[in-house]
Amino acid sequence: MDTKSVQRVERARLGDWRWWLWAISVSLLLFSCSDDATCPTAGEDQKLQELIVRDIDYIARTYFFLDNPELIVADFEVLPREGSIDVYRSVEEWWVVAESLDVAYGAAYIDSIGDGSEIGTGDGWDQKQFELLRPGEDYRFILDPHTEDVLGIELTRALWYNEALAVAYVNMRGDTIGDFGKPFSYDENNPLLLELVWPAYAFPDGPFGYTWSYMIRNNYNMGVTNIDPRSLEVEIHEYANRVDTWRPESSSIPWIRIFGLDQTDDTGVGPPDGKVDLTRGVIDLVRGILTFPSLTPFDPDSALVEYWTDGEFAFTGQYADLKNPELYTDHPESQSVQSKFSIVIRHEPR
Ligand SMILES: [Ca+2]
Repeated sequence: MDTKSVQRVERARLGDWRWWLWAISVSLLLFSCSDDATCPTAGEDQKLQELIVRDIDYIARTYFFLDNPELIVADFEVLPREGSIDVYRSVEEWWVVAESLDVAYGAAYIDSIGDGSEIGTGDGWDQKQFELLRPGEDYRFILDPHTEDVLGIELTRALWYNEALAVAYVNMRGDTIGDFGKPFSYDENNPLLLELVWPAYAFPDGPFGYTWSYMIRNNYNMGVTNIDPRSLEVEIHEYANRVDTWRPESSSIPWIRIFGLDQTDDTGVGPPDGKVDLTRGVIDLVRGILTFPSLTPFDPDSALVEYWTDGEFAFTGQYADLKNPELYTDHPESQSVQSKFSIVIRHEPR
């Protein structure tokens, strides 16, 4: 595969460096453990703490695209204009009363074309009471690090199961999606018209299953904040009855490389060095969030795996069953979704 093809694949996935560098201070990433004498290792330092996060425990109902990611890839002009976005979260009636909240009646529609034309006319819609969220307090924008386009939002707290998320905005093309900037409607029969981002009680095959891919599922909470990059070690382990589960059986390629976490060295331009990259925005050291470069980390695109491993590994043959597509096609709380990998994080507390 030539470089251009690979770049096209990376762009097309959208889960690459175009957006996951967004929140991370470059200055923090310039730290590297270049002086071996100062670098503690697991064997030498009893103070290292170990944390284990399972593949099934991604941060759910917190990060969202505002359109189907495939729609965004096909046409970046469906993205909203910064400063022209209203974000709403549904509220149950009892909570409205208990908290004396100012809420609007809203009808949230699926926007499968991306131009807002189905809002107010389409079949798939849900009516609720909504509160208007505050940027900076209730959510923040996920920006493309290069163009600063608004790719999506990150909520300050995860949605509850019974909460829906809806938006109204003006997109890059100038189309108005829903009732952007309109005053609240307190009339049940004349609700604000909104685009549905995430329904209450979401299910992939439910009535609003179209929005299933709007939820971003490639972020993991590492269980620690303000991480010292010099002591950090991250491995991915397969559940298997052998000692070297940090790599596939009969292969020398570490799982961190297969899953795209090790693409370069400390300089950011060299080949993979066996350590998770701190130069490419994989890890937010301050907040302790690990972001995979694929939108479906444990079911990565085969072309990306080929690129990341220089063609030395593929999920075929004896490895075919190790992919975990159910993580992205089934309900996050489903008991049938099996964990196949764990992320092992070791670090020395500051
Ligand atoms: Ca690396």
